[in-house]
Amino acid sequence: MHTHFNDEHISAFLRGDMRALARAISMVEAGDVQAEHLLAALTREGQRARLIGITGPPGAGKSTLTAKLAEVLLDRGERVALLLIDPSSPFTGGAILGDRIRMHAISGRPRLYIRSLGSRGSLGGLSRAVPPVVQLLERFGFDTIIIETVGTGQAETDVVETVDSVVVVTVPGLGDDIQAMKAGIFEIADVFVVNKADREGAEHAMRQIEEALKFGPREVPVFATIATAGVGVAAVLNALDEHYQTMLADGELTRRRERRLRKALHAYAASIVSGHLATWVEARLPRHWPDIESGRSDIYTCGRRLAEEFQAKDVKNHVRED
Ligand SMILES: Nc1nc2c(ncn2[C@@H]2O[C@H](COP(=O)(O)OP(=O)(O)O)[C@@H](O)[C@H]2O)c(=O)[nH]1
Ligand SMILES: [Mg+2]
Repeated sequence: MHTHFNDEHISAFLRGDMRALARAISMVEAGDVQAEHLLAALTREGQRARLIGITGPPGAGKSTLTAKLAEVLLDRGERVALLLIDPSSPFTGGAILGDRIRMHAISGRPRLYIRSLGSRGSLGGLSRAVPPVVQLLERFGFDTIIIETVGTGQAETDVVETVDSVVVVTVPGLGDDIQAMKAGIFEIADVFVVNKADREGAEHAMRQIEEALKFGPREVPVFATIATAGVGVAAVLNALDEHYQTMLADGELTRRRERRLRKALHAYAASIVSGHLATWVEARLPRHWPDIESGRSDIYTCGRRLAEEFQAKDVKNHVRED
């Protein structure tokens, strides 16, 4: 799919036209090569957003909490973008039905943009589409970007690692299954939330989490919330503000940003090289295949030879270009 952009699209984007933003994100999501040129055309120095990740099991109340946090930020006069990531959903573009209901109270507010990213259409996986989408949102001029993602798989953990602060949301009633929560989730949390505190067992869940966090590398505050009623939301945002200020002061913010940009840079460069390599290997495979097939050679020997030949060819090409 090739969606073209032009000067009009660029100036609409820079003017703050959200339809231009939506079109730009669709291009990135589709893996359109034009998106590279578009991002290059939209380069803006010094435009930085604060990135908050919200993760946790499905149904924990992440979207409800996200909407409440966004509401407070909007009331402060901030420009807010919500990126809802659901790898299990085939829907992309607008918000999916359930989320639309959760976001109902704030949808339509000026200075707010809501976008869902599903599994369909995102070439090379969701986690690869997120960094350039975030760059687009930063360049559009949002102050805060909240990324919601289901915390169940590696791809989601990757996404969560691409933000400044991570909020892990859980609910009471998981009981002793708290240990069954992905162990890694305790390490990535900057703020822990036990939502649905109107349900039985919230106290118990908080104690269990605090116990588990004792073994962690840093101090992580734990809050009880009732997201549907907005209870505890201000405290969570306070903790996030504090965490952000601390990171600003001690350089951790710069370190995290550097880490995520490097990671995205490596991933993108690697995807380009690996595409070339795959084509190259396919073209040479017929020559090596009989040896592998018959057992005269093996995949390691042959794989290494192909990789070395590819590198040698690449070096030769570059010498010629220089
Ligand atoms: N009782 C109760 N229900 C809640 C609370 N927060 C969210 N819910 C409900 O839990 C369901 C899932 O919420 P949602 O925000 O979509 O969860 P997500 O899947 O983590 O994004 C919805 O029906 C919400 O209305 C809460 O604090 N208490
Ligand atoms: Mg949700």
